[in-house]
Amino acid sequence: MNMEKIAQLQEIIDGSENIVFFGGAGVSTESGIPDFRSQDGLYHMKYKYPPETIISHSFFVSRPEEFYRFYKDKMLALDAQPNEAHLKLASLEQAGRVKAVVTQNIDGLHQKAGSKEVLELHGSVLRNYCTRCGEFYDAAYVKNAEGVPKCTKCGGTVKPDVVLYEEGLDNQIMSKSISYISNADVLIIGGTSLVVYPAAGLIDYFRGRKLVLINKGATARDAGADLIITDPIGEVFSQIEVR
Ligand code: CNA
Repeated sequence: MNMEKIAQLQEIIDGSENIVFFGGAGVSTESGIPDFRSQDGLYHMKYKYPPETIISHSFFVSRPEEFYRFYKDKMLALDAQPNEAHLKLASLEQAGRVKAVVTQNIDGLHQKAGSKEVLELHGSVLRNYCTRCGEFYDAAYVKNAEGVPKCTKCGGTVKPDVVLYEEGLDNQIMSKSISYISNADVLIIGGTSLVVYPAAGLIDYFRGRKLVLINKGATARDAGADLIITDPIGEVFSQIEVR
């Protein structure tokens, strides 16, 4: 681990009370949830269809059985626990340094770690609704259902409150995220390849003092960053003191 860079990160964190964290799947790989684009990510495994096809709206509608086989197997990790990145971000929020976590993740681990202001750009596997009558179902119901989960009230198909490919993002969550990012003093981007739009475009709204990137792989935003750390994000945050 590059301790000189950790010291720089600590200094940046200590010097701000308006930090926003923008993250992606890489934040949860140390919790045992595979991301999409790493070597051992879902895009490198072999399926009958590419993951972006399976987790698309049209596929969900036309082949719900296959959608749910993949989804339950690869995307519903209900036993996963927050790692040091989630936990430290929650402590930093409590200490008045982090104002919000804007995440592309759908695993609910930031909230599980104790973060309060979490903007879930792509929804959450923890919320599921009947596509016909709107009845709510938790993730355990979906996980335990045989095949496609059906509504006990009306028999409709239950759908995760997750933004699938071909679906739009929630406008209110987008504008709140823009507001946090455009008013932030420090933006820490972590565990994201920054290739999924419109989420990745939110970075353009940042006009604060320091931009930090904590990502194993290179991203298109490296050139504009004040500090780049390529060590695993959980290990990085385990070194950070909250004060
Ligand atoms: P991605 O495209 O898979 O990129 C992940 C990035 O994180 C890569 O650049 C990796 O190099 C990097 N990375 C992986 N592990 C670590 C680590 N321990 N420390 C630092 N960097 C690491 O994922 P994005 O989030 O950019 O793509 C957006 C998609 C992925 C969103 O729509 C998510 O919903 C979706 N996704 C979410 C989850 C989850 O909720 N945990 C899991 C898999 C995919």
